[in-house]
Amino acid sequence: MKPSYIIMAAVFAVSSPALANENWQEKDTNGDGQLSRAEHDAGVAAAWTAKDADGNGQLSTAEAGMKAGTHWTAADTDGDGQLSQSEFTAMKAAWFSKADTDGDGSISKAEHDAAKAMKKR
Ligand SMILES: [Ca+2]
Ligand SMILES: [Ca+2]
Ligand SMILES: [Ca+2]
Repeated sequence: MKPSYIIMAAVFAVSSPALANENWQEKDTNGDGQLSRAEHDAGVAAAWTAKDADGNGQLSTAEAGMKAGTHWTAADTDGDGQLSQSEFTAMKAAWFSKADTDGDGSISKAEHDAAKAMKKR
């Protein structure tokens, strides 16, 4: 195998799980129909790495794919106009708690879809 193929394979291996992160099947890695906290947190860590395109340890609105609206302002707790990894993780953890409406510590497909629909409104 040529070195360039190895690099391409490595890049693909890093980026593909995060790209497919919006897909329920990809999030539910053990396929039990529930998104556990561990599965969620692993997805968040992968998404963080994939989104920080310039690798400066901060997400701009463009990198995060978010609008600089109220949701962004709430997530950017130190108000520096960037999301640090801890701010990003806290935002996702808050989403998890809110989405887990029956409080069993995991997100079912129905809870996931309901949370997504809520966010769009
Ligand atoms: Ca960045
Ligand atoms: Ca910040
Ligand atoms: Ca639940």
